[in-house]
Amino acid sequence: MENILIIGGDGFCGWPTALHLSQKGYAVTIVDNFSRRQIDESLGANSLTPIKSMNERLAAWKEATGKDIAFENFNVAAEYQRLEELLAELKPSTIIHFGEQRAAPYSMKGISQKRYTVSNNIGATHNVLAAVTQLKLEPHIIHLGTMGVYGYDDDGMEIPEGYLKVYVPGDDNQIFQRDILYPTNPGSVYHMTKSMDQLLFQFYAKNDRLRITDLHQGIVWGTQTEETRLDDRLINRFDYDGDYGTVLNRFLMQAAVGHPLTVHGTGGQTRAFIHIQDTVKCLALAVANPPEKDGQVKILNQMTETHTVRYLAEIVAKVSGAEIANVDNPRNEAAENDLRVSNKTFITLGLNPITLEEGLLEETQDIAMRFADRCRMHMIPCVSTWTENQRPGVVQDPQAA
Ligand code: NAD
Ligand code: USQ
Repeated sequence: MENILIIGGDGFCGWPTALHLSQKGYAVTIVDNFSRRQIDESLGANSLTPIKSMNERLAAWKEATGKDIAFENFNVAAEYQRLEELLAELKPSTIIHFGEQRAAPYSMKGISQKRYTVSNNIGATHNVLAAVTQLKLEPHIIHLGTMGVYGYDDDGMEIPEGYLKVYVPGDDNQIFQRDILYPTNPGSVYHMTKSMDQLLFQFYAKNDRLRITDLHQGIVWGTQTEETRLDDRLINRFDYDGDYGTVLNRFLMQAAVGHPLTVHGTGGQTRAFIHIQDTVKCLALAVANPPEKDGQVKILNQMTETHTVRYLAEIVAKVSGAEIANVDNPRNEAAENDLRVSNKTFITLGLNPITLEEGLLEETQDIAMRFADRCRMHMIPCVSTWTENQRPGVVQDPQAA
């Protein structure tokens, strides 16, 4: 059986991916240091869904399918020796790296969160690349990057998959052609670490011929996948708080608990989205289609639809009857932007995406409404501000005005 190492396999994307690949017959080992669960505790936040401990999760998976998943608890950014020893023992054919601090608002909360996000994310990525090189292993390394490396100030030009063809005029009227990494334009310290990851990949692919796929993923929505539905103890996490909750999942939860939908500013920000079931399918497709050892990082855009925040609020309001509140935008971001993205590689490989219309109602009823009583209402507002010029995204109490 082929060994796959999943770093960050206790998280929102990593857990269902681990189950899916185990179901497909790979021998899966998860590494996670539970930093995400610890951050929840320090913030006073919780997953809307009642997630179980790793031991309970793995026992439930064994009961449901007869399959074993191995687990190691350590910090990939800080415990290099343990990582090297595990890699030497497993010799995985694929390493999937989800193990980073992934919330933009958390990364902008204060100086300790900024420093943690940079040292954790860059440290983890570099340790993986350095250990593989040191041990002379040849796994396919798959990393979860973000659409946010491209930035959100565009005028609607279709964003290609990672590389931009540019033509540069020389003084002598010659035209030079280059394929360059699409210029990064991060909008938070978190997104900046993903931009820096790209350079680490570029170097190790060129210098040490590592085979690397970087998946520039959009905002993931939804909760359950075919495998997490097999037993309640396998349920995936659902973040809704102001730091970790992403916009569509937040709107679904807000509708379920009777909170107005918190649209930042005019809601004119256009973003790319993908359902968690499709994330898992894309990961399996990426595993099955490794790049050549040709010195170039394979970059794929992992998203299926683009929408404005305003449109999302409108359709959630239509399904649920919720009110929409236009609150201050705590982020330093363009009020309105266009976004067109090429995702042709995954579509060509056979991805048949779940659309918002198909998944929304089920998500609202099975998750947001079912677990609404677990919501801690005071954790809903986005209070992490990007600069001194922004204000928290709090719904004003009409009584107080
Ligand atoms: P998550 O926070 O739920 O999961 C990340 C997991 O990694 C957590 O379980 C955490 O404990 C673990 N981890 C973090 N640092 C670690 C370290 N140093 N050593 C060991 N384990 C560590 O996040 P997620 O939503 O599952 O995201 C996974 C990856 O996908 C991230 O890299 C994120 O940037 C990327 N991504 C997520 C989304 C999204 O909408 N959720 C969208 C695009 C890209
Ligand atoms: N927004 C609101 N109201 C809210 C919450 C968010 O209007 O209550 C707005 C934000 O201002 C922003 C947009 O919604 O314009 C998206 O915010 P988000 O928190 O849903 O997503 P983001 O911060 O971009 O981060 C998420 C994941 C991150 C991943 C990224 C993919 O947390 O890990 O990398 O999505 S992408 O956005 O494509 O870069």
